[in-house]
Amino acid sequence: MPKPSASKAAAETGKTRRFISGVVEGFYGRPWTMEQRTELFQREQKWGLNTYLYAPKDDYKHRMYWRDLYSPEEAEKLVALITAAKKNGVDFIYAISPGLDITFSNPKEVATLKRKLDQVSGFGCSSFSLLFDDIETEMCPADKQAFSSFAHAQVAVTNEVFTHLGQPDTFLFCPTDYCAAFCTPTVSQSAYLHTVGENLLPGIDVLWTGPKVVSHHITVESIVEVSSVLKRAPVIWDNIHANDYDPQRIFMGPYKDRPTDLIPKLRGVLTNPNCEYYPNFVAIHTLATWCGSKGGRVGGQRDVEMTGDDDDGAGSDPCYSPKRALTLALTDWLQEFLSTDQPGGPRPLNPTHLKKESSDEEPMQTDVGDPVYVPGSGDNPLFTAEPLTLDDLQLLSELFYLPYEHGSTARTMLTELDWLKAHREAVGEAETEMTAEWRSRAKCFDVMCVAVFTMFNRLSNAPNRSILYDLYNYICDIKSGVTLARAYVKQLGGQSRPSAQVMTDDPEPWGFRGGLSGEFQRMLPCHGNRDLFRHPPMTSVYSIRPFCPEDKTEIQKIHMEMQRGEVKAPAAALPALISDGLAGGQLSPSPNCGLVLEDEMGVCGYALGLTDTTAAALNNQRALLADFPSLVTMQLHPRVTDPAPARRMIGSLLSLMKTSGSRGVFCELRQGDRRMFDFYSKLGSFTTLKMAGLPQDVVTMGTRL
Ligand code: GDL
Repeated sequence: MPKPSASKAAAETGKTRRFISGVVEGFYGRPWTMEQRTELFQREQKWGLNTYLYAPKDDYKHRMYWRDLYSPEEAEKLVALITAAKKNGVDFIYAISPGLDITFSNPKEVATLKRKLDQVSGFGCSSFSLLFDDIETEMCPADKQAFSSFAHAQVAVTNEVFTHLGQPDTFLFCPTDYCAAFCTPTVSQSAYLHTVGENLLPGIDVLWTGPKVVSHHITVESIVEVSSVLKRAPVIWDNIHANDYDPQRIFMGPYKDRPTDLIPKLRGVLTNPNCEYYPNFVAIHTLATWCGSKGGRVGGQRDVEMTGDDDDGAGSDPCYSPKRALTLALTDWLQEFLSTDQPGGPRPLNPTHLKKESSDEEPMQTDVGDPVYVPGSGDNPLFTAEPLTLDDLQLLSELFYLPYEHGSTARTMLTELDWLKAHREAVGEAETEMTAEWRSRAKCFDVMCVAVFTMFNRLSNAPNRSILYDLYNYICDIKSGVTLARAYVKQLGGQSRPSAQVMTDDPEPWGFRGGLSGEFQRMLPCHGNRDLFRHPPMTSVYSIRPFCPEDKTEIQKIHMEMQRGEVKAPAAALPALISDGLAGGQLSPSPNCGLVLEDEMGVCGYALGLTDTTAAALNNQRALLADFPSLVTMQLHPRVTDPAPARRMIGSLLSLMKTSGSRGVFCELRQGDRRMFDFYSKLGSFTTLKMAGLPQDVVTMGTRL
């Protein structure tokens, strides 16, 4: 008889199960080595984490060839790994991803799955997981016949495997809809999640990544909502530090934007961090601090008073400060950087080497086998790199912070470069107050650039080469980016001739960065939206939905209000715009070419498009613009201070218009409408159109689609 499930057993004995905490190796790309994993278990134990979920996407026998049994050599390695996990008090969960090609209704397939898991069970593993993330949702004809839905198919096989394995204490299921963004239409109305919640055996826990695949915030409310559908508290599979989706990014900021009030509402948290093993020190260390924050000490972590001066945008979590957790992590990490990890590493700093002036005296020979070169007078002094400092690591973390946020130094550098560029005319002939300010800010910018170079040099000389090699591409990349920015500012300030690196029409390959993928991205409207980072984070939750005729009154209100506010002139004196008809309700947007922005107070913006403006242009006695046959108009209520929703809305509208067959769009602005002029200019794709036949008192801007 199968033993009762863990949750039932726990309920019967009144015991609470321990909070699952640790790491999921669940990313795409090169899996970690057995040595790295073994080292991870030691760290986890030291820091009080208790779980490791083995799920490397590109490991052959985990996903693509899930049916294949392990060879004796592979088996030996897995046994060693599982034993090492046990030795360090870490629960090793073996995950398998059969979803690429399993036929759920075929008993032979299910038997194959059981056979594979039985083999791993024979290696000493007692915790398992079935993952159905990132797979095709369309069932094959045989499965369609056998199951009423994809969720029913997955749940049936998962329950069967769970029972076959004797209802292990830990058994995790990753749904295909593993975040709110994937649920149709919403979490609470998702038929898929309801089926999982109602039918998955209660001893099985469910993985969940939060509102999105890579969630910026995870709120208590969102977890309460999904728990009620799943009928159990989820285990968070946290992609906050995952970097497998962008080869130019790596994340070394603290675990953040998850209130510690979540802890009692969750079954656990597993972080799926950067592909590079060594730079995950901060990701895992800070997660450990977070997990231990409610109950005081965690494992080997030092006690820290977490209340107080947290200015890290985390609000007022009394139990956890990302900023302090980061400092704790970096302080420990520094020690690791400074320890040599391979023979032949750099010489430890020796007072003889540090001597700047050389003397004629023979140095005292202390180590006969290793003669030390001592420069003579007139020789070059020996190169001695200064050791890495905590400030260097702080800077490193700030430059490679989190997916939705740069660290403060990075933000300052971007803001300063933006300002220096925008005020470049200040460095004119005559010295003014503005010139002085420009020069002083340029100097500060230069100091920040030099700090990046210094950090790079010290990192390159750190005795621990394994960490350095994992970081190398990233720090080289940032060094080059900063070098270009520095040269540009120097050139603006007249301190150097037009830089060979910045302005030449035949640059070296490092002068144009980002490869083909970057090239594609730059060609898209609203590309990158990078300056999101320079603005304060969003203060409200916005949603963008299709326009419907009932929205006309609200849209008219915003239109009138903005017209009064932006342009200081009596209404009668304002030039007529074709777009007034769209916003005023006299003209209807083309089908599928209208969007409405809403916040908690209601409609707060709109973006409307007219694909064919021929009739409207004739009515307004306007020339037709051959390359820009369509019109867009957009407005936001002044209470919307975040630039991001507006950019997202216009980006979506332009895509809709393109889908509707438009080749190019124009917009019209009144001369004084600085706000919208700046908005369209900053998008990068709109340019001012200067053509005969366009009215003088109206600014017309256009973009090809
Ligand atoms: C995902 C994948 C994960 C990947 C991550 C970040 C889950 C459940 N699955 O969707 O393997 O590393 O995104 O790219 O997160």
